[in-house]
Amino acid sequence: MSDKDLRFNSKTIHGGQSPDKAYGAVMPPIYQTSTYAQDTPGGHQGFEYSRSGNPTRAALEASLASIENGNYGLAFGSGLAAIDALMKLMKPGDEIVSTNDLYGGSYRLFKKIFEDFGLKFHFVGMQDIAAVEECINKNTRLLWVETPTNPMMNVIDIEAMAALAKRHDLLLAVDNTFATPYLQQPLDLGADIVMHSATKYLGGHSDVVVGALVVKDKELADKLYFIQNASGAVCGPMDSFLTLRGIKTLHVRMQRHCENGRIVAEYLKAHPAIEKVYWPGFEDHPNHDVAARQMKDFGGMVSFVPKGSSYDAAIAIVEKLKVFTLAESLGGVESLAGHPASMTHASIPKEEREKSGVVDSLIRLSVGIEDAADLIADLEQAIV
Ligand code: P1T
Repeated sequence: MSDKDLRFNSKTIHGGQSPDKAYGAVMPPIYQTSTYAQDTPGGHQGFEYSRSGNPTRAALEASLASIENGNYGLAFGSGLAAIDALMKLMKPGDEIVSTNDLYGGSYRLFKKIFEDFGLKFHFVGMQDIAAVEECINKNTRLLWVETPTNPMMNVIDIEAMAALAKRHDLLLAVDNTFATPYLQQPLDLGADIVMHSATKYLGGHSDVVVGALVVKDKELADKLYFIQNASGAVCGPMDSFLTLRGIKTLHVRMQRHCENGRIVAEYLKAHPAIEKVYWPGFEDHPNHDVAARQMKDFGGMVSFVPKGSSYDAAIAIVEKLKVFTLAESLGGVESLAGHPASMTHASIPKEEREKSGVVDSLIRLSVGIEDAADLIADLEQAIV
């Protein structure tokens, strides 16, 4: 049976993997080496220098390709390093249409680094397909989609974006960090490139910073591999090992993240001191139909605003939480709470971020896989 015939919950464990050739180790050894002996110049066993390739990283890259139903995976030193490599496919003068509600670090990379290299970014609410099309002109090369969006939990229709990309001969890249391939597989919906901050759900234990790109097409894979090797922001062997280990339990963790996410979202929605809850599983979420079609479940990320929408009320809640840790990041087994305006999205000017709903009173929860009753009890004591 080839890996491609395995179901998702087996691919996470076996996809792209085989026992190590030297001693049959079931887990890939951590090849903590920068270089490899050659018997004659060019006479090596497939690896010559660990920026160009490393067996532990190669095992992770094969797993990434497998779980995203791609053919080629590339592992980087962070999610932003993966986006940085992807953007180097562009040339000065090229234009990119991006969602206007996205991770603050992605926005910062686009605006503060790549605009200086002659790229132009249009930020638009991609739930509105006509608005995306209006931004497309003869210089447009790429659609950058993040779905669900960080932190507003908008859901963008990947198939509709793929149709638009095809009609205008554009690349479509999807940041699949929030959903993970357990919930949606963008390459199957027509995307050209899937990107991950593997720091989050793929690693799943808040112990690595890793990024990933996955593609189906060989020519695109070759270009990205060239950039990965030429620019050099690769994932190290130890982090590759830890991420691979995390991926093996992705499906069971995600199932519980989704269950707990639903319990927390419904609890908050019914709470008299809460003004608004953002979670795509609610039938009255504006993109619920797209989410229900495109995703297997609705994930463990929930954002909300306390009544009165005051900054002080939001800060008081995040400071009181005990089981939820106040911290940047998401997707680990432990629950985290964040205040996007001052933390993950602080690099987006206030006026810009407020346009997409990232107000000073917004709180973002990464609901972990603890006992849901403890999470609810923690929220209960923190929200008054
Ligand atoms: O942190 P890094 O591995 O470089 O990944 C960047 C990144 C890219 N895309 C999305 C959707 C992300 O959420 C992130 C990182 N986000 C956080 C650190 C956060 O707390 O939102």
